[in-house]
Amino acid sequence: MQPIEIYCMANQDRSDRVRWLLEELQVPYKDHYLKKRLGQLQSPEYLSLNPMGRVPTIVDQGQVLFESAAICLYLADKYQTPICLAPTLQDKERCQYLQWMVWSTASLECVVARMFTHVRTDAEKKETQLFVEEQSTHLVKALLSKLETQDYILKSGFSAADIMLAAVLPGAWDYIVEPCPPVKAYMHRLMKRPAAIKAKVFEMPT
Ligand SMILES: N[C@@H](CCC(=O)N[C@@H](CS)C(=O)NCC(=O)O)C(=O)O
Repeated sequence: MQPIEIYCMANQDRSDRVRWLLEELQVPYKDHYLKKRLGQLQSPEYLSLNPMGRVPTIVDQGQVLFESAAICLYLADKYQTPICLAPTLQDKERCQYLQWMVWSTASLECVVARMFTHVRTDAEKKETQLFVEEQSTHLVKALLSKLETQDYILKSGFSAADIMLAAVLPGAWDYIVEPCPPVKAYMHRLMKRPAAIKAKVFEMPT
């Protein structure tokens, strides 16, 4: 099988979830590391793949795709052996699956990103803190609605939605994971997966 080309900056940027998924699916891939400081994200060649000049981008047999959640949705639908990580269209859990895949970036990751936003003044710092705290209570409630009674976000078991969530949650460890034992247990369960370890998702960037 022709390897899937992954354009990234490091193993721990948003390409982490793509690599983890491909390890689970045992699909070969090849990483292309780009250096932002050398302008490689803004080169005409790279912008022709991803006009946003961001990573990750994949090329799969000529198909070019960016946005990590879209990439994972596509790959989990396309490659379904040796395990299936996406409920099919006919499956009743498909709608829940889509919901959590999109929620992981549109609702969770956008708050996590705010936690890392550079703030200049004390007033900005306070405003960000209040926003993050307030949003975190809603995010925790949503996660607990499932994780208090299930091991994975879908009742049927592990899926690509868990990969998306677990790749984003470390950024919210102090606000969402640590104070919430079922979410912490969930993270520890996922961090032990051999595919996640192989993909170095939870290692510190070097
Ligand atoms: N929503 C996008 C976000 C992509 C993104 O912002 N990637 C970061 C790295 S994790 C990036 O390319 N940053 C480079 C820059 O902002 O110049 C996704 O999930 O793929």
